[in-house]
Amino acid sequence: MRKPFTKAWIARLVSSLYLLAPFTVTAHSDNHYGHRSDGHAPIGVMADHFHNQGEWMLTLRTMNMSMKNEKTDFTVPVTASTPLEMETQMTMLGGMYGLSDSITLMMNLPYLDREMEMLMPGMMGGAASKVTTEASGFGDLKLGGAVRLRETETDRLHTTLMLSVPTGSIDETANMAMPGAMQNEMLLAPMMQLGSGTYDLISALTYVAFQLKTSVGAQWKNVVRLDENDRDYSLPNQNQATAWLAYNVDDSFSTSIRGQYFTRAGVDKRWDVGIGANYISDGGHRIAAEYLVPVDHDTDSVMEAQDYWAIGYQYSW
Ligand SMILES: [Cu+2]
Repeated sequence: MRKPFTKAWIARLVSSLYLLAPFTVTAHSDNHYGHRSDGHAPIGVMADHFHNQGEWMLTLRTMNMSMKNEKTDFTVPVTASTPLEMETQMTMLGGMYGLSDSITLMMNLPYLDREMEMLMPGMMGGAASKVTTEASGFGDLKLGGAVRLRETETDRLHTTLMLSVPTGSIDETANMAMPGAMQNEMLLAPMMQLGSGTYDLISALTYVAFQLKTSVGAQWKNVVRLDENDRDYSLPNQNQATAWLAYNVDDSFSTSIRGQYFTRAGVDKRWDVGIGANYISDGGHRIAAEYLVPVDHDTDSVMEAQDYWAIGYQYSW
């Protein structure tokens, strides 16, 4: 279990970002929060907002996650192929369109690049060897929309519902042969595949409240697998609760801190914390970045998350 962020460290981060915020409340900001630098959640939060009728938005974001085997005892020779490290790079193209002030249509298409380094046991007492497996291609297409439940001058609440269509491959293989041995093409593990192979329902509820210089938000999100895939499994259902605090440094720049609780049914529970920044410019351009690390992890998998980062560009008109 890794605890890179101590409580004192987090307290220092929070105080430096937030307690320096001016307490003197001046005139009411005439900015609609959609145009505030913290008008969108930290970039790692999906489906955090909705649009007014006729508004379009395109998002290009790239997210990176690295994992490491922290459970296997490597002081004794491995007897089966054992994962060492894994890295996933996901680049996602997203589109949003305000069908009305109450309903926003949304689509998302990820492109994935996964790489895993594995340790293969030596044959007939020989030394173990490292093999790198790789899978890349389009993932599962997500289609759906957001429904506005509440919108005032200072807060908003909406729900999103998306259907994940199994466009991503679950048939990725790699050559796992020992050097000099015969080809041995093997199916990669589910975590290395590009899609879930199932139709999944993704639902979320998001609330954000805006003060003069700060905003607070929270989102609950749930992923339910609706069936079993062609290879007779389904990935675990997911639950995710996250909350963030953002501070507007000025009209175009905001910083954020965020906490996240994530579960995969029957597999793991994880707490993450992170920091982010949003920059918005005239003409509807927005650039944002976020970095998160797990602070607590309880998992049945040998692979444990190390860190995540996301960088995104959004253009709306
Ligand atoms: Cu949008």
